[in-house]
Amino acid sequence: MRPPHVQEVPAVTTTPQAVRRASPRTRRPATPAAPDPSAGLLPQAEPVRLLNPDGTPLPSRADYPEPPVEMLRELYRRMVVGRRFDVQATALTKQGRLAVYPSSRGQEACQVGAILALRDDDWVFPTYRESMALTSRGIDPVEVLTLLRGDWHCGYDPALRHTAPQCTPLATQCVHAAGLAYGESYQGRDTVALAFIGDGATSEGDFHEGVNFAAVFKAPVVYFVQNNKYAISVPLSRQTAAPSLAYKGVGYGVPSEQVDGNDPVAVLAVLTRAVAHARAGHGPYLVEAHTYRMEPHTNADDATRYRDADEVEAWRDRDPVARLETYLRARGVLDDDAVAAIAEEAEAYAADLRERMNARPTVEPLSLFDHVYAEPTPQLVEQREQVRAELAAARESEGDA
Ligand SMILES: Cc1ncc(C[n+]2csc(CCOP(=O)(O)OP(=O)(O)O)c2C)c(N)n1
Ligand SMILES: [Mg+2]
Repeated sequence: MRPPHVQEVPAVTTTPQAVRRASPRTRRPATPAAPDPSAGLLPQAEPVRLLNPDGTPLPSRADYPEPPVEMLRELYRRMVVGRRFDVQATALTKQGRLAVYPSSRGQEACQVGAILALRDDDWVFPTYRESMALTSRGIDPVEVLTLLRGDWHCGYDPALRHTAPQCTPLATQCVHAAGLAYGESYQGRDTVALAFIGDGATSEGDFHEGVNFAAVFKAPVVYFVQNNKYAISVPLSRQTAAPSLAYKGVGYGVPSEQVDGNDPVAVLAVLTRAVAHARAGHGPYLVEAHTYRMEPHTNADDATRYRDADEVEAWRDRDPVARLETYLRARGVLDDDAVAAIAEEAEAYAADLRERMNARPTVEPLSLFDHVYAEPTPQLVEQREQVRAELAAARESEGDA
């Protein structure tokens, strides 16, 4: 007979599978879960959005508080002026006053939101598509268009404006931004650098090298990917199999986020947090904005050859300017008078640009060869001589006539 306190042990009727299933729990105590190395690095599954496409607000959220209303009004003002600038620049190409213009119509929330998230002494590293961002930073539009007019490498003073020249070689600005930001923090300054980059250019080596360097050396850079769905005619589906371009940060240990790039309030909120992260000394941050380029790649491109009118129309319904205007009107902080005054300001801005772009620039053609390299290459020396001879011959034949 058993003593009463000893329970009967049930007979063991087990199979090899049952032993395998049970063994981790029965053989040893639960090990604490290993820390997830990607925790805090991956973007949220859905792009952050604070306004619906029709301008109605979504519930507020603790992780991305809405920026102050005065800032949103300023965002609206700069987006309206920026769009008018963009339309004017496109018109100037048709009038032969501008050699080439890559429009950022449809990307106004990204162009202006990025600038408003920064301090004036922060650095911007733009591409050819960022003319609107630069004018909304207060740089003279004629100076901004100097490059695209073919007059000189850069029309503004990068050091004065804390704005690098617009990069045409894809992704090179990612490395420049990492270097400058590292240098600034090394010297004890809390400057942040924001590098704009397109979806296609995230396939370039320089993007990966820049992000990696910034991550290893904790350089305060915000990499801001404007995913406008195309790299000229190449759609995103032929560019990457990644579920989001923001996932490209995780491999380098860089926290990332994705945002609805046509929601101006969300773009500003997400970039404000990214900039604060970098400024606080936590290293780089990667933001992917989902947006759309409404115009062709440049005035020299025919976008109807590679995308449907239906697709473009669908994005028209997500217009960022109308979205913000609807929201601000509904909140009672923007009325007809304010909208009319901003529209008038935008017209005056465009008229002034038109007039000044009519003046013939004074350019010394040979100066184009200066500042390309510290020591000119033999090819550059040869090309410079060729241009010099051509100019001399032209002057001589003008004299003969
Ligand atoms: C290193 C390099 N390769 C190719 C090009 C030619 N190119 C100019 S723009 C462009 C497409 C870039 O697309 P994306 O990065 O998505 O920027 P988006 O023009 O859409 O703003 C290409 C391939 C270039 N400028 N530099
Ligand atoms: Mg693109």
